[in-house]
Amino acid sequence: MMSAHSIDLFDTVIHGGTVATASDTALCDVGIRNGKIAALGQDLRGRQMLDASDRLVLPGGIDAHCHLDQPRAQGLASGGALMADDFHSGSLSAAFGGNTTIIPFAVQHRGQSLVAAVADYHQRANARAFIDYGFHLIVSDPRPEVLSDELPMLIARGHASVKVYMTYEAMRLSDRQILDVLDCNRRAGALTMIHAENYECISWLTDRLEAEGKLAPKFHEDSRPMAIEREATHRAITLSEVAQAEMLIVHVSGREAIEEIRRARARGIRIYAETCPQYLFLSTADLDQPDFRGAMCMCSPPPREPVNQTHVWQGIEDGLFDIFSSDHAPYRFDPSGKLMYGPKVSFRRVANGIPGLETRGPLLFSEGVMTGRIDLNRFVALNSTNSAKLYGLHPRKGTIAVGSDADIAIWDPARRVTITNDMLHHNVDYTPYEGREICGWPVTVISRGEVVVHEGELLGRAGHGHFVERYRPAKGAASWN
Ligand code: DUC
Ligand code: ZN
Ligand code: ZN
Repeated sequence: MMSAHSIDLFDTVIHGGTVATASDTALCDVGIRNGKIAALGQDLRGRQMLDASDRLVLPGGIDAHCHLDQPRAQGLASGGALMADDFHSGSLSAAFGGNTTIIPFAVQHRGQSLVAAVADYHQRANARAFIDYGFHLIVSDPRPEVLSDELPMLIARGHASVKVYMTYEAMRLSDRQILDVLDCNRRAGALTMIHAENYECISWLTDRLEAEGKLAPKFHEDSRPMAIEREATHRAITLSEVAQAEMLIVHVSGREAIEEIRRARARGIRIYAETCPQYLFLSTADLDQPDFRGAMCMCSPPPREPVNQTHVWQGIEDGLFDIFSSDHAPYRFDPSGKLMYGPKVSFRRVANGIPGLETRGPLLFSEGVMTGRIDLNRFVALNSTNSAKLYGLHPRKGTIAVGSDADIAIWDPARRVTITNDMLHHNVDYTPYEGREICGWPVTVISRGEVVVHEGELLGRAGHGHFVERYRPAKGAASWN
């Protein structure tokens, strides 16, 4: 850590806090100038002094998997429902949860130009966001010109990650198409993210459950059991191996998929893995609530039997999981969202997704750090640094170092909070975590040197958040495994 001469006057100094990165913890001041971290040292002086005594000074969270303002369409996870959050409400909620960067998706629909799809999302986000953002691309139609021209060009313009789906009628790619996308991404320097569930099995099981009159939200899990995620995870890893391209398995939900990833890593395959709060804190019991309320916890893959939570925690603790994201996919519990087809409809037609941008970091901090399952540095890695590194934002973001953007969250580790939907800033009318008591909360959030949130008050402005180009560091051909 560098020291600064005491006569330097910074724009802002965060004073007296415990600064932690993914690797180090130190008691020191942070000097900020022109939106960047300019010094780490003792007794720094700034025009604005922020007292962080008894607080933790951490890199701002990076929620690297969230869905905002995706247009309504059939054949997708939404089932045609209205997404409740756009870039305004979504980024606001993220900021109040201690985040300074989000990476939502730009979705290509079949027949659509990928370039046109991405331009549309840039327009949706423009001048609306409170914090910085990037876009993962979703490719649903890898036509020859998409692979030869559009995708490489967009990757070269700072979209360093691409998601593909193995399920959903309007999104899924064949194994051959996935190989084509993997190959293109490898050449162009993007990371492939994959939604690993077996489409044919889901479709067959769904038809059978419906024929038996099993329509309630709790049957959602029966239609997508762990075995179909396990099989798809295994196949996805095989495709990555065949294409010799790095891959990240998103929203891993439980033991059997985790075992596939462990086995692949033991073979030396570079597979990355993400999990989400719903696989630590929700279970099949949450899908089985009266009055259709189980729909509030429907997401894909679904929450599993509780024993899986232990395996997911184990993966968080021992480093199997690189990324911890919300997978915020916001639908209201009203006729615009979950209740679009009424409370008697088959689970097949209910929008898949749950909200979580604002609660992701605090849940992990409380149940991970405060219980002693993980240390503060591992929390920082999962909450921020690993996403910055994997998705091409590091060292500009995801750490506290001289020269990095001053994207910082000051946490009060002793703050006791009972989560209620009233206190959240998303546009969803419920939270799956209503009434849960947690310890630790981000009280001040700073984006590129500007205070966005302080003690529950919004000080930032829509439009402050900019698109950030992301480029993955170049790797030698030999570094794949
Ligand atoms: N996949 C996601 O990544 N998010 C929401 C639902 C889904 O299927
Ligand atoms: Zn998915
Ligand atoms: Zn998602």
